[in-house]
Amino acid sequence: MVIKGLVIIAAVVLDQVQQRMHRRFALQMRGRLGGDMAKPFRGAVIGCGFFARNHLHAWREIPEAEIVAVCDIDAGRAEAMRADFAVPRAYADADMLFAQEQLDFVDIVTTMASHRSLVELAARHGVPTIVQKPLAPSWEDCLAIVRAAEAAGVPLMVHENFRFQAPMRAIRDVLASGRLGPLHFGRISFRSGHDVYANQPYLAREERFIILDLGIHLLDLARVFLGEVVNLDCVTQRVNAAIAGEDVATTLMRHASGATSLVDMSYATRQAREPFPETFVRLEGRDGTVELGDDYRLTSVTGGRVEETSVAPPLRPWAARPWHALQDSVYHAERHFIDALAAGRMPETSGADNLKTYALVLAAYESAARGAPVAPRGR
Ligand code: NAD
Ligand code: 89V
Repeated sequence: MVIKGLVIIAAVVLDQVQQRMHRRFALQMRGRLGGDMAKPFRGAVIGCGFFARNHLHAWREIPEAEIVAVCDIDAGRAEAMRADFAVPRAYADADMLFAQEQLDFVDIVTTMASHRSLVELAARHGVPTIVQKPLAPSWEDCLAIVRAAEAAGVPLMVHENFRFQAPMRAIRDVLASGRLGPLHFGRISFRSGHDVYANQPYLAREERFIILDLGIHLLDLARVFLGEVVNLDCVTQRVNAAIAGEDVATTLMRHASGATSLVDMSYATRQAREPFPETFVRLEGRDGTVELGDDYRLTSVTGGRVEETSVAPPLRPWAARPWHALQDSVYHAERHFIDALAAGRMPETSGADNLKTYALVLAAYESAARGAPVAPRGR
């Protein structure tokens, strides 16, 4: 009891210290910009591969941000991205980028193996950072990343975009209205036969695949909707013999609130309609149920009243189906980062928050290996 109390006090104090650091950053930033908040934040994108294109399109839609440089160890990719998006400068070396540019933020869109060294570099230069998921290949690297940003007092956001999707934000609105009452059950499901390896060939070589790459988003949603997790059971399968990791996983979680949830995912599902990248959600509360079904239809049942609405994401001018739901969420994640930076607020998906989601990923792999329930670790 006493230890639990001390842990809660320590978490509150840490949170307050971080909020103060972020406010200090907002003020410093204002100083660096000559007190003129009308000037955009100067940013750089590191990593010019498949997904970075969406980041660059979305940054263009945010007037408070201006991408002044791109960087990739593949100089050809960096130059191609520079030219396509009319970015002033391209670099093939992140050290050079930080040495030569005056940056207000950096957006890291490389794969996870390079995240630690790049975030540590940004922290050494005191540059606020948004970094793609998964945070890193190991818990030790994740902790080192979060600690580096905290020690430098720089804001760190993980680009955990599923909770910024239009349908997920609509579900959060329903929950915030209190109409469902306390939740006792949730199901979050993503089952697809989409050839995800075509755009992201590295995924086929990962020994830990679907939970770490995709499940991380779904486990994060479970935390957002139903709160923190006490323990979980997970079973994994590899259906596609041509890949290294698991492509199907089924998870049962017990939440601190007493609710249970099922999180299931597959890239080995052949079905009549290919829904990629739709995520299906069902949340049951004492007073009602909300369900996100096919084609982004949201149905809520409360007090005997049934309401059905479309929560389809907009097709942004640069987006293409079926990726548009994720592309729209990239815009909202970046928007959130810039708003948090300007206000000196902690981003919702801070490094510290994302450790809790990453702990669920590790617990899922451990449970699958041991065939037993596992409690997620703390920092
Ligand atoms: P990619 O392999 O296509 O691109 C990564 C790029 O980073 C490559 O061009 C590579 O040369 C470059 N790079 C690697 N190390 C570097 C370093 N030290 N400095 C500079 N450049 C470096 O990968 P991708 O498919 O674009 O994925 C990038 C990240 O985005 C991954 O973490 C992935 O999980 C994530 N992602 C997220 C979503 C989402 O919806 N959130 C979707 C797709 C991918
Ligand atoms: O979100 C991601 O990281 C992607 C995808 C949704 C395609 O799995 O890899």
